[in-house]
Amino acid sequence: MYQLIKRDGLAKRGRLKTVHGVIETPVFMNVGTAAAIKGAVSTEDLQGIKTQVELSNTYHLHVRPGDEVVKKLGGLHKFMVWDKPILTDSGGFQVFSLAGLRKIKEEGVYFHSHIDGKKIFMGPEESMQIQSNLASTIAMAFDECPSSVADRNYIQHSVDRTVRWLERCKKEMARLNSLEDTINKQQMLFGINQGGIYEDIRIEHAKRIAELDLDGYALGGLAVGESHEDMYRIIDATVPYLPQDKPTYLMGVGTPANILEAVDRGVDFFDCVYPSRNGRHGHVYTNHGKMNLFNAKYELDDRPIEEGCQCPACRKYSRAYIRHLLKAKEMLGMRLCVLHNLYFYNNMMEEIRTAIEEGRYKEYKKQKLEGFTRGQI
Ligand code: PRF
Ligand code: ZN
Repeated sequence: MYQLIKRDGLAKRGRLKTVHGVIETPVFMNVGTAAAIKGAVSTEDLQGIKTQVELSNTYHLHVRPGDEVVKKLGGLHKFMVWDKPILTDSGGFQVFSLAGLRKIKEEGVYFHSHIDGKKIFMGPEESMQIQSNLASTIAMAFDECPSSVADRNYIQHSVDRTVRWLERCKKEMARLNSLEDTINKQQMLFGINQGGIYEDIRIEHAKRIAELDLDGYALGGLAVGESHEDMYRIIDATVPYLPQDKPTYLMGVGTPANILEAVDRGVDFFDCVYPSRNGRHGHVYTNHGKMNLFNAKYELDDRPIEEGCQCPACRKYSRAYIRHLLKAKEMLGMRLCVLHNLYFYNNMMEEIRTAIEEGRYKEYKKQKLEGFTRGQI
């Protein structure tokens, strides 16, 4: 059940109640594709960096270790020792971005595993079955994310099929949730809006999926190569047609600035690999922009990454020490950078929630964006 607590302009401050606890929104979900946050971050670490939701992938876990294995071990929560909400992406996007040869048919997608080349078929029913075995809190619908260069004709054809797939997902999820040996019988389903950069296709698709009364709605097919202006234009055009009394999730987005802009347009769920991926390369986020800790100017810098930051890295360690770890290829270097970055994102979401509650979101956004461009320290 989603409760809209407060609106500040279009920005939403909400609360989603789930079987694994409450999600305060706007929220940033921390990406752990293969049931692990890359950078040697444990689920115990997540408790200390304000993580609310962990995100894993249907496709990766189906290929390795296998969703049947995870089910036998009691589901993803027990497997990775994380009792808070987990969202699983449906596999659609990963199949399109990772798998080599693939064939898209009405029934689903035929492709080869990126691990061992084995032939795999995944359609809406298979995706729901895998996500039910994983027993995530929120399952995503099986969609096609068309390439950003696909033409209008292809996109129209593709979204029509994505609607039919969504109807099959909903039906299969209802069946699975009623089975005796299903681990999470209250698994939620979010639908995914597609339509490329065509406003009319997006709106038409949004209207059709809104009728299905799902637990939440995502904007997919964005941040796939189009300009930021196109992305914001599509969010502006589409959000009004998605149910406002449900969560709105912008998949795979983005930079702190993208998140600030999307919140202002009514989005309240996010996920992105940037904080963990950049952290692994020694790139860390601060309120004054990004820093590259490999830079020689930090050799003797005994300040924390960011003054006042309460993350596990900044509470104890200096830029100079973390720089040394990174240069010596010590795993602790990456780990500290990833912890700082995830904390930075999660903490920004907390600030965003407070700013919306206090009716000063626009002002908060302006200040934050100005800070990011103020340059390096
Ligand atoms: N569909 C799914 N997952 C996704 C996307 C999508 O379009 C995107 C696009 N940015 C990221 N993850 N199922
Ligand atoms: Zn920090």
